[in-house]
Amino acid sequence: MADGSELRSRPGDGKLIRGACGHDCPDTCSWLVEVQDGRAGRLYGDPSHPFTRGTLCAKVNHYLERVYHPERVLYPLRRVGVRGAGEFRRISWQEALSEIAERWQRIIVEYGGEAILPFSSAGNQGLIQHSSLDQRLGGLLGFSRLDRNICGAVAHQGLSATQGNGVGINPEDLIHSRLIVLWGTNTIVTNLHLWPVILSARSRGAKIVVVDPVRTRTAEAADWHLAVRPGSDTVLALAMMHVIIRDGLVDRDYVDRYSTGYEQLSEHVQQFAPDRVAEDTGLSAEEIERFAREYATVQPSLLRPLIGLEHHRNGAMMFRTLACLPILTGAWRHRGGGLCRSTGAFQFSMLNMEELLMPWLQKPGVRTLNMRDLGRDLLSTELRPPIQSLLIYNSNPAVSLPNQHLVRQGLTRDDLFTVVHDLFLTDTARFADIVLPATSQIEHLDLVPSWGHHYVSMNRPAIAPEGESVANTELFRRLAACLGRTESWLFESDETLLRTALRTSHPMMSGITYETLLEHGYQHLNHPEDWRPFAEGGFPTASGRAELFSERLLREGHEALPSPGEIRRAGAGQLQLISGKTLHYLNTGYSHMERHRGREGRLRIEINEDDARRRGLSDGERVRVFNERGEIIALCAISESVRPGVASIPFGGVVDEAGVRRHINCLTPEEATDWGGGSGFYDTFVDVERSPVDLEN
Ligand SMILES: Nc1nc2c(c(=O)[nH]1)N[C@H]1C(S)=C(S)[C@@H](COP(=O)(O)OP(=O)(O)OC[C@H]3O[C@@H](n4cnc5c(=O)[nH]c(N)nc54)[C@H](O)[C@@H]3O)O[C@H]1N2
Ligand SMILES: Nc1nc2c(c(=O)[nH]1)N[C@H]1C(S)=C(S)[C@@H](COP(=O)(O)OP(=O)(O)OC[C@H]3O[C@@H](n4cnc5c(=O)[nH]c(N)nc54)[C@H](O)[C@@H]3O)O[C@H]1N2
Ligand SMILES: [Mo]
Repeated sequence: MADGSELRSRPGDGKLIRGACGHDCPDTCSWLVEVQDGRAGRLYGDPSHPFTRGTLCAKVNHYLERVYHPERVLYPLRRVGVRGAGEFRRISWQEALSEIAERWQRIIVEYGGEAILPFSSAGNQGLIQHSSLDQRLGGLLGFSRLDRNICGAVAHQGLSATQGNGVGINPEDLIHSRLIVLWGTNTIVTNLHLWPVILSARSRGAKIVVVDPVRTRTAEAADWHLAVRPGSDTVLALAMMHVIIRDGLVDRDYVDRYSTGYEQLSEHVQQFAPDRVAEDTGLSAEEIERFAREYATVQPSLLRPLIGLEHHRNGAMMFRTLACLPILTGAWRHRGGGLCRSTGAFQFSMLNMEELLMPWLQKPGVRTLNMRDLGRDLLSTELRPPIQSLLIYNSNPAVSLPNQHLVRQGLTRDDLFTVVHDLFLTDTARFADIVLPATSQIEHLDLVPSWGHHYVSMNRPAIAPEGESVANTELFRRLAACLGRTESWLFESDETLLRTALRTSHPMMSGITYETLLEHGYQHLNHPEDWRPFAEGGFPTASGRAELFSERLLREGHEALPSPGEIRRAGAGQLQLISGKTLHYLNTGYSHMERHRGREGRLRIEINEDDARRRGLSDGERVRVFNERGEIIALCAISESVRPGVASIPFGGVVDEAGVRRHINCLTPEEATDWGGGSGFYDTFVDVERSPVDLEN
């Protein structure tokens, strides 16, 4: 096909195909794949991409090892051993599909479609491989719906309460910022390509502040690290508002024109004087005073919060509260000022999602289950109908969900019929009755919107699917066929689905078509270079103004004003365990690859010297980390990176230091955050003691 996306490089070099990474990450890197004789020989960053600039991360630099990995699942498998043991035998697609059809049809007759739960997350965040035919088939057959809310939803709830939606500034505009606050995000590790933009801003005079209880690599590289106590960011932000209002640093013109509730807020924040609340935040009153004044007076000032705040009990309130700051200071007026979180919902709002997902197919009254509650729901004796079958794709819930033991207990239920579609025999797949092989990103077509920049990318398949692997869309076409469906819209091709999604009249998508994307590989959203979403208000709330006081929250039974929310604290002798992302794993992905395990190294829990001394622990020894939900074995790393009372351990590996397949999520609570979404992963409290195994040795 001579459509420009297959570029000819030097004669004889084979073809060069444009694509884009589909991992669950803000960066959505553009890449080029060199193909020779049907095999991908090299995959590297597309140097022409203005944001990802030809650099890939520590994982995707080795993407082809993942594609051609000897342990990749290439054929359908049927379990032969006990659930969880990971013993399977190869079967044909035909056998797999007949068994699924037969089991599902029986379940549908006996319990109804709701007894089948398709469970997925953003393991592939490309548009149609994330959601398309799955939603159509599930809607038509009345399968239980899933609230995919573990990542992003809580932030969206919180931001929307204040500003009406989660929209922020164009991440590339951070170059214009003069004060950049990385608030609960480890940019260098998780959002690599934003860092050069931040460094450019710094070279033009910007200051970089990191607010994080852990001294991460990003905190280390910043100009100022505020080691806040976990969960108390609401109090910090309220104390900042106190100072800003007290010292007359409010942009009254902006506040009067574009917000409501200023009087109530000013009254409310009087109680949050820095010297009164400093202790709660773990910072000194002087630090808070200085931070507040710099934040308000150095413009443009920019807040960049990501996942760290969301994984707390008061997660939604954290975002609701933070979002009041740029309203008070009028930071939104300035190019590079305001707030910048995910650009994902923004991009989706421009696509024709209605016609792609066909939500009108959904049967009225069909239940929606929260992904966080998978373990509970599988074990529930009250759920009607009970979940009888799971179809899991784009996700590894046996590791990534909180309260891992509960999830695993649910997955071992004898009467449960579990199908897992993945590239590897993940911990979840080990519990499956049937495992189906999934394609990698270089084997399927997709459009990849980004949640970290304003480019939309087209990912072209570079090679044919390995073995008998199929893309998610093809899986759902096969499932529809084996269930005897004949509706043509269940069998649309990937190209048709993408063309449907791109049939949009949104002005920012003008000039962006299937053809132009194929030709260019990626395109920038069509907005003026100087684009400031709320420079002149325009907040999409009920009042049309930013709501410092929210009638809606009041009606919904929440506090109307930004407030501390429920801040969980460690009990006596306990440590609060933060489990952030790692450099060499992508959530739990890549943890099966020796290279990446080697780079990540041994499983270490970082604890402060005081806490180690109190427990008689020394650096490097094996410790047992435990609470009422479970235990894991790790090595003790005495570190100044964490304050007393806080411990840090990486999220993502699947085996602990005792060689057991268990993960820090066997310690985390499956507890909703304040307004019902997500999970308070980081409100985990543990004890740490010398490992008995070590004593024996
Ligand atoms: N290399 C790599 N990149 C990734 C991922 C990966 O697994 N590996 N995962 C991707 C995904 S799914 C996501 S959602 C993003 C997430 O991107 P980030 O938000 O950057 O994720 P984390 O590295 O977990 O950073 C969260 C930070 O919040 C801090 N934190 C915890 N509690 C609090 C608190 O109470 N207050 C404050 N202020 N900070 C707190 C943690 O110490 C941690 O440093 O990264 C994406 N990119
Ligand atoms: N303790 C703790 N727990 C956390 C977090 C934390 O910070 N700490 N972070 C949370 C967050 S922010 C997130 S987003 C979740 C992530 O949780 P999950 O979404 O479960 O993430 P992964 O472990 O990456 O699992 C994705 C799976 O999808 C598979 N996959 C990739 N592409 C495809 C495809 O095209 N088709 C199919 N069928 N499968 C594919 C991958 O191989 C991988 O096994 O974890 C959450 N859990
Ligand atoms: Mo995430």
